[in-house]
Amino acid sequence: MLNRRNFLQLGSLGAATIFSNKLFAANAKPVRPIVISTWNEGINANRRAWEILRTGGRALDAVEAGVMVTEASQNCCVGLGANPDRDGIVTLDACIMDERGNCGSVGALERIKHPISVARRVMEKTPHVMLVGDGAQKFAVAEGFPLEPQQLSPDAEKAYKEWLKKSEYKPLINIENSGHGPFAPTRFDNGEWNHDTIGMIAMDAQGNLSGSCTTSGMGFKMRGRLGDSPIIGAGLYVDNEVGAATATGMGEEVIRICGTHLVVEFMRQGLSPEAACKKAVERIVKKDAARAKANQVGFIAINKQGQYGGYCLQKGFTFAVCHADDKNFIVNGKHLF
Ligand code: SD4
Repeated sequence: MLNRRNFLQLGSLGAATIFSNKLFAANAKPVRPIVISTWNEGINANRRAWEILRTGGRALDAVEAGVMVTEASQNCCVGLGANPDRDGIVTLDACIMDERGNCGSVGALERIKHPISVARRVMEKTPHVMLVGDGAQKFAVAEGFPLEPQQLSPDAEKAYKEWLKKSEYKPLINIENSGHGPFAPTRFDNGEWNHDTIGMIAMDAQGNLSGSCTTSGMGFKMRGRLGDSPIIGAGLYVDNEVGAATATGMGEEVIRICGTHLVVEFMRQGLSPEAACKKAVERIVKKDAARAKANQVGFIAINKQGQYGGYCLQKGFTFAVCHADDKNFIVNGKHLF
């Protein structure tokens, strides 16, 4: 649970060590097991993941079960209740990766409540890494996943009708809007969600790493558009020798730099999770500073020592960290602009 004192303690710890060398991490003292996930809604997802980690469970099971909470939440921007594409259809993307480098992914999946679990089945039951569209849905149904009704949630329907008035694809900079309650992912005044994704990475008591990432993608995207979230190396990457990273924000920017793979490779070179995330964010800026200024991207990472960190382009990115029964708290991501 978020505890204000813990949060403040973390803040002062961060302030005390902020100017230290490149090995600086937000938590100077490594912890294990640990789970971290993107945005405020990560608090609820972490809580579920932690039930598995605290009893010695596997990181892979924790990151699947954790993000399923978010996928099922009606009050959230991830899953079937989220905003549709510009044709009015909700399409979901997800991927998962374990400590052995096994991975599975689904893209543009319709009418399935838990894309993350379908991604896991792709990983465990097929010779492939990625299934998309109709084929992914057929596979899910064959695996026993129920086909949900094709209908928008009341909130999404309202937002879509509003969007249709101009039919203009103008992604907003993803931020956490804290004005609407402590952990609630909320909509902007124009009805748009403030973000659409949860990415989660964990290390279990055995020291093994896994990660998951699941999203409805950018609201009102072109039909068929895939972002970074289902792409291994972009929205999620795990290397059990080094660390794990996941991303949120404008997927196109993350894909262009193979974002999470880059973060893990920076950690391999000796950078702390936070420093590695920062360097990846800087790479986005180096490619096109004007474009970067108009967008949001946030990375979070943990390393094999159980240190964590995050970094983003714009103010307003948060992530949730859990490493004890009474330590599940929000961290404000440091930002470049
Ligand atoms: C995408 N990265 O589809 C996702 C969107 C996201 O918060 O993270 N929104 O590009």
